[in-house]
Amino acid sequence: MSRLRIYGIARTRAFRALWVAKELGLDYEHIKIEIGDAGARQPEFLAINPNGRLPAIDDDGFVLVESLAITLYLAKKHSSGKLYPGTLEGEAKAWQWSLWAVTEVDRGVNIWSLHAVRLPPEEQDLAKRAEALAVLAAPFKVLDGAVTDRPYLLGDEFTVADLNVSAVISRAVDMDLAAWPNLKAWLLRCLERPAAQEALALKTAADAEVPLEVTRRIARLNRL
Ligand SMILES: N[C@@H](CCC(=O)N[C@@H](CS)C(=O)NCC(=O)O)C(=O)O
Repeated sequence: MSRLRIYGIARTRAFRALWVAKELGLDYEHIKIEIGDAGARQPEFLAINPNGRLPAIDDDGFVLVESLAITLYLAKKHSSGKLYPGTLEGEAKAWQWSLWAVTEVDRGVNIWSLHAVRLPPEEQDLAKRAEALAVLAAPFKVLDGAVTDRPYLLGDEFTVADLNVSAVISRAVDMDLAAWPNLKAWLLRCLERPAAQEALALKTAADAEVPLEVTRRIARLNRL
């Protein structure tokens, strides 16, 4: 039995943990828990993550929640100096970009994708979609600028900083990104990696199977 368990169906932010596990070539067990009362709000999962949210991991008895804490932890544990930056400054930049992704763009991309792609057209709120795009314009310009003269956020090599930011905005790949050509090229560079493609295939399959009521519940629970 694998010592690393990743909880959460791939459609959720568990995608981020699955991607890093594949990037690192880890052996893991994927526990495909659904959000809300169908899984993550049940007592057995609340004992693992009292927040009732996905993902969580159990790494040989060490439980961790928060998707980007999980990617940073696994990258540092298994790939220090490579996927995880080897210098104090590089590490700090990885934290910087990870926190930036959560605070600046995570919610906006989620709202946009629900009201542009995931909800049926008649249930999409065009005002919310437009507002999400307006909120994303400034941070996307910053990200576009950060990858103008370098292939990856920290320089020549793909690191967990790229993984975290591109995973957070992965659903923006369906957006018209013409206004941010460097961001677009960088995002595709990250998402075309074999490990990303494998994790995205799990996510796409889970997306295809999701009952509409669950998508509605996601929008409702998270006020998106
Ligand atoms: N900041 C958390 C957010 C986790 C989160 O909101 N997960 C969603 C799925 S992507 C969830 O579980 N939503 C259901 C709920 O809140 O009940 C992380 O990055 O792990």
